[in-house]
Amino acid sequence: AMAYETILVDKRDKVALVTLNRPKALNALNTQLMKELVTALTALDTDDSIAAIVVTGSEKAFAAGADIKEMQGKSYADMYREDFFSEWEGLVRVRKPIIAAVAGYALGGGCELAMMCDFIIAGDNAKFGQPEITLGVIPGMGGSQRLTRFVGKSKAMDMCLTGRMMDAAEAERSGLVSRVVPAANLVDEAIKAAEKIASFSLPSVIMAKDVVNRAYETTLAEGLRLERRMFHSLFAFEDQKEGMAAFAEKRAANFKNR
Ligand code: CO8
Repeated sequence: AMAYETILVDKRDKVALVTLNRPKALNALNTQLMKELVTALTALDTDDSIAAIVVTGSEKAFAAGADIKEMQGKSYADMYREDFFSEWEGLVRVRKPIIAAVAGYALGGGCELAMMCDFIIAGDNAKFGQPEITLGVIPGMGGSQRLTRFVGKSKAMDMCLTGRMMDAAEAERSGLVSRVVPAANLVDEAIKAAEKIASFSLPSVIMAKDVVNRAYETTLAEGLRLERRMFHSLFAFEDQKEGMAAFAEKRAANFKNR
């Protein structure tokens, strides 16, 4: 196994917990962290012992953004030639569900990383923001696009133009996060959600993720057609027989494709 310096990977029963670990920089996302996180998540995606992933930070910060000190001195030529931070796209290719468990600051690239995950569970001390405007730049890892899809134009404009933060309650009200839990229970609650997902038939889990994501990439008619075809295809798996038999027999399902 590869040794990581900026993240911790803890493999449990069917669930992996990945913790961003640059505490002195409030988990600011630098190139090394990006490479390690994308490498780790890609490896977990093909690891048969894992069915769902939780990504978290510390109680103070999920991630306080891209590493400003790393970016500071770069020229336009550097940014363009490196295609700076484009490798984050690797995260979106992961097929297994990724839950972001966000406590504390999720700012700039930190908010954008959380939004690249499949859903966000927030601790009640979470703070979300796109403060790039205060640095003389704009969001660069999807903030202008994903935040707008999550919370709508008005709030996305407000966040991107004023740089203000949203607390956990506002984030839940606005649809940015799926649930808010006490910060002290955040990781446990996220692991519990991941374990629940991991108890289901993996092909159905991956297809559910895939079709929901398609809702953002295609027309309603195409999305509905894809959903129906994927629904049909799950009848090729024994687990459909098992899940429906278990219901009819009033017992718990014992899925094979876990
Ligand atoms: N980058 C580098 N270092 C950071 C960052 C960061 N984003 N955030 C915090 N740190 C460091 C601080 O410099 C400090 O280090 P040191 O102890 O050496 O001085 C340490 O972390 C602790 O931070 P603070 O002392 O500032 O802690 P506070 O509790 O006082 O404040 C805040 C916490 C409010 C979170 C504050 O740290 C802050 O405002 N951070 C910056 C937030 C920000 O502006 N984020 C956006 C960054 S830009 C971005 O994310 C763009 C992404 C898109 C890139 C894509 C390119 C294509």
